[in-house]
Amino acid sequence: MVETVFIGIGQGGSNIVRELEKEGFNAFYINSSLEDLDTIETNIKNKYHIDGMKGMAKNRQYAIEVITQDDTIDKICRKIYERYANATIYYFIYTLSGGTGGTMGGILAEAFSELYGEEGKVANVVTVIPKSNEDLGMQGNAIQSLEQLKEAYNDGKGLITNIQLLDNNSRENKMDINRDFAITMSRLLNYDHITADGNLDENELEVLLTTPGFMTILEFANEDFGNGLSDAVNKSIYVEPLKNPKYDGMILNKKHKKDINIELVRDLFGYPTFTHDSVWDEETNILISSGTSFNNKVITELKKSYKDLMDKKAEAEKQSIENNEDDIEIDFSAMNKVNTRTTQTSKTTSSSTKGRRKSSSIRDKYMNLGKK
Ligand SMILES: Nc1nc2c(ncn2[C@@H]2O[C@H](COP(=O)(O)OP(=O)(O)OP(=O)(O)O)[C@@H](O)[C@H]2O)c(=O)[nH]1
Ligand SMILES: [Mg+2]
Repeated sequence: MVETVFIGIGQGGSNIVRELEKEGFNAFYINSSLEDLDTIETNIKNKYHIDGMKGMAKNRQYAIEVITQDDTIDKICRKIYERYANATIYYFIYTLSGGTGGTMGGILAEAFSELYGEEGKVANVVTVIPKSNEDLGMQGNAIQSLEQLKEAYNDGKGLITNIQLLDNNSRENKMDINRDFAITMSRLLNYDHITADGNLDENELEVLLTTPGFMTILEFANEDFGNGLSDAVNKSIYVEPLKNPKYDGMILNKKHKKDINIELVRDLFGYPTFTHDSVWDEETNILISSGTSFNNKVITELKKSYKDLMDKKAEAEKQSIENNEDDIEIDFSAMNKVNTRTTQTSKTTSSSTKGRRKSSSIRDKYMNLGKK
């Protein structure tokens, strides 16, 4: 089994890693909020709190300032390394909209890869797009975070390798995404079924998992492969993959034959250069598409919904202001007749009090309000 570590950065990322830790995997948690870290039951050595901070309140600018202070980045990477020196794949998991996760997650993955890549360590990324009904600021954060990741991916240094992009729109409850992701990852990483029938061995699994580009995993159980597959696509927690994979992986239930179903998989994933396949005793089938190019389509979609929200916001603001300006003439004379004071109630504010007491102009301002 390829040795892996799952590193959660920020709240959402840590929630996902918690599920993976429950499955028995190595876990590490990084947060700028001590309160959030405290809720996680794990070995104290698995936690890192960014000094003196109380969360980033979704503020990317602030998060960048904090993470780039002194040697914070290197210090965190060193902690991860010292805790889990023997692993090969280090998964950096975070949400794109988070101040902590969306900003620091990608930066840490990049830095870790630069510091320890020579030793054969690989930094992979798992990240999550927000629901489309989340606020403008969250959509904006997601766009910026994804562009940050894209730049790091495309800069030619090869520090960011394999990326999995999950979609919070895929489930009513985001916790279900965490759970479903952890279960399928667990089954895949625990796969050790070497058979004569097929060619997916440990080495090839590692290739699938570390190929640069986007990776998508589907898992389903169904007597009818085609129906099972289309159901799995509908229920997928991933953003729809592009159809240019370098590798596909197929781990099939014994009832299903690769040769019969490969066309269905190609319809869905496109045509890979190689397919690594195998059968196993489990009920389910696992299909993997790995090494598709950076998914710019997602950035475009996020930008569209951001713009849409901007337009709606502008419209709502305009309307509310216009309504305010609709001046309705009201005659208060009837009220004033009832309210007319017969005695002078205030005699204190006179020039003689000057210098004795601080006074505001507010009383004066409102004194004559409503009188005509
Ligand atoms: N899938 C999933 N998404 C989550 C979870 N928790 C939060 N999110 C999403 O993550 C985004 C909010 O980011 P968080 O991860 O809470 O933020 P953070 O990284 O802790 O950053 P700050 O709170 O700004 O310090 C929103 O889009 C949420 O919908 C979770 O457990 N699972
Ligand atoms: Mg948080």
